[in-house]
Formats: sequence, C-alpha cells, structure tokens
Amino acid sequence: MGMLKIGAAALLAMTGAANAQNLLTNGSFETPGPGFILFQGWENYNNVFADVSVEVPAFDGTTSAKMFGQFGGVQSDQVLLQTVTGINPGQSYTLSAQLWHNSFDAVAPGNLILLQMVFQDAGGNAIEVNEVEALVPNVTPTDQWNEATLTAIAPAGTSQILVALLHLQLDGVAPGASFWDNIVLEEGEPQVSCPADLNNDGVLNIFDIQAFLNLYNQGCP
Ligand SMILES: [Ca+2]
Ligand SMILES: [Ca+2]
Repeated sequence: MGMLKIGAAALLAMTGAANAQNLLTNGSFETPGPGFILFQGWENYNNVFADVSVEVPAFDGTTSAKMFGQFGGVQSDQVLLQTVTGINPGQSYTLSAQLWHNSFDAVAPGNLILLQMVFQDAGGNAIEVNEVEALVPNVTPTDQWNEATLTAIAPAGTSQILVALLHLQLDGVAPGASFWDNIVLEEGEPQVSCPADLNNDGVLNIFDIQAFLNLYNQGCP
C-alpha cells in the first residue's frame, strides 16, 4: 500500500514537470500592483476591480478580477492587458481563463466578453488576432467557474503575445459583471497520450509492432 502511494505521488510529480509553465505574470491576480496599477503585471482600463472572494469565491487563491460596463449609454470597454515577450514563431500557444457570473447579476446580451491572444511583431504590431467569446450571455452557466481556452500557432515574425481580457458593454446599458481568474498562457503542443507509439515518433506503424515484438521476445525475468 505504501509503495502504491509513493508511485502515485511520483507520477503526479512527473506530470507536473511535463506541463508547460505559465508565461504570464500574476495570472491569478493575487499580487496587487503599485499605485494606479490594479494587479501587478497587468494594465487595466475602465471598470476593472479586484474581488477578494467577497462576491465570488476565487478559483485560485483569494482574488479574482471583476469587470462591468459603465452604463453611459455608449459603448464602454473594460480591459486587462499583459504582453509576453520571447515568443517563438512556429510554436503552439494555449491561453485559458476561468470565468464566473452571478445569477443575480448575470452578463446580459449587449455585453461581449472576449479572451484574446494577439500575436505581435517586436514593434507591437498585430500579426494575427485569436479570440473566443469567453462568457456567452444566456448560455454560460452562472454561479460557477467556466473555462475558456484557445490554441494557435505563432505565425512567422511573431515576437510577443498580447493577452487581452475584454468586457465590452456594446450598448452602454446591458447589465452583468464578469469575474476572471487563473489566466494561463502556455507554450507547446497539448500532450496527447498514445501508449502504442512505442518508439515515440508520433505515428503508429510497423516499427511500433517491431518494437513490441522485440520487447516480447526478451521475455520476462
Ligand atoms: Ca486568483
Ligand atoms: Ca511510432
């Protein structure tokens, strides 16, 4: 029994090591920024606030980011931005986020909630914009965390990624607050398990069968 527990712990440790690291700084909004900066590492514009597990339980740690429109009768854009440098063209990148809205203040149509991953050149010019509607009014369940994710390959010329969390109150009147937590940007292909790929070259063919037969012929001690 003790041996089994050690084995499981070792496996977990290995899985953790195999996962790519979060390229974002302060992706969970746990560290407040200096001065007018709401969260260290992020730029914030308009109605963005920190919720310290008062209105919603944070997905990770104690703090999430809250956004809602300005109700001025014209479009208002709530924005959180972070730029990540050192991006490699040809590599795959996955951006994910957790989103929540409360049933008593659900995000209503008229708002557009977007998670964006913008591939940029070294000068900050957009090469390719990837986005997903991260929270869909009348569709995304309330009173729980919901994951939004997008994956794309960095085009030639990419030097950095702009990560944008957007709560756009398009009509200037639509109610509802979005809460965000655990924003993760990772490099690398999602790990796909293929146990029968014995020679580990990504394809299944006669060489895997030969590898199996070689193992088989070695027998067991
Ligand atoms: Ca958090
Ligand atoms: Ca193979």
